[in-house]
Amino acid sequence: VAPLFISVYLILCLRLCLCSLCASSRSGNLIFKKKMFISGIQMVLISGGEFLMGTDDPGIPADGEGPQRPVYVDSFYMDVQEVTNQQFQSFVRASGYVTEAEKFGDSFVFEGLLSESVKNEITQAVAAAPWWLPVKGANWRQPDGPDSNITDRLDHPVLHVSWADAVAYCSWFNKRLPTEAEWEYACRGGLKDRLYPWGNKLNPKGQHYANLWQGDFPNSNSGEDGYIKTSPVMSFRANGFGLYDMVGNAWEWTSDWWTVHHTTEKQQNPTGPPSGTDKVKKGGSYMCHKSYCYRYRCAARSQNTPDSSASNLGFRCVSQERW
Ligand SMILES: *[C@@H]1O[C@H](CO)[C@@H](O)[C@H](O)[C@H]1NC(C)=O
Ligand SMILES: [Ca+2]
Ligand SMILES: [Ca+2]
Repeated sequence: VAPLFISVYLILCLRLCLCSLCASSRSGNLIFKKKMFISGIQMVLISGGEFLMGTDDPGIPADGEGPQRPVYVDSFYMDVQEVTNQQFQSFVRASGYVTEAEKFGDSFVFEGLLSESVKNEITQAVAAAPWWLPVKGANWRQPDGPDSNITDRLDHPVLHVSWADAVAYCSWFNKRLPTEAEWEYACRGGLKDRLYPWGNKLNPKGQHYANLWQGDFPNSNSGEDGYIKTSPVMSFRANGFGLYDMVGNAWEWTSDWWTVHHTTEKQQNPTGPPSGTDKVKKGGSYMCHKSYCYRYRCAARSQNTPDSSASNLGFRCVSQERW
């Protein structure tokens, strides 16, 4: 028995040594390694390929979900999860970054999240979407307004980050935001022409596959999927590529400018229009219900001005190199 133990022990040691050797030769840059440690986000390789982007059967035609078109994307690495409060906090502590919502002094919060005292102080609202209220002191540290905090939700997606904030975070880690094409390719998880990252049924076998809204929007949320607000990232099962919360939980910024016009010709690594007023966001959020926001489909899309921030909008990063 003893020789067996010794040989197993030796093999284990050898493997450990070899692994640490390859790790250090892969990335000689110490700062880079430190940042990698701070990030704490696992990435997966999304192998490049061709897919059908958009749909010919749009749930919301005005959003420019169609036409369905062949698109090729190169391989890239993607964060398996939305960036969390804790990860954003580590970035802020190390870099001293200040978000746009903190500079502006306010951000948009869903009415249902606010305390009565905060709600009573607000006089303006968005006519088309009265459930969105501009709240003084709302930002990523105080996501439900000035009397809230993130201590009990460090593992939830960071919210109230503008497009520039998301870009700043990704850049700091030598990453970037995904293009809309990359995001949608990743969302589909290798499935062809399906609505959701897992298929065409919203609740296969009565199970919830994403954090969405159940009930009567915006008045009552039954929380049947377990969550009325955001959920800890990776609370629902991953798609075929190992990615979590691609639809639902928090909306996710992409790098593309918004347009509703798309060519049907095959494209390689499309990056969207060269300029615009709004950026594309994908995936819908915990606030999405079919009745008013049927946007938790891979082909679905929406837009915000790059300086916008809200209590349902976050992001994840991608990169060309693994690290
Ligand atoms: C954070 O908010 C909770 C209530 O959600 C409160 O009990 C707690 O005291 C707050 N913590 C800080 C540091 O403000
Ligand atoms: Ca929910
Ligand atoms: Ca999401």
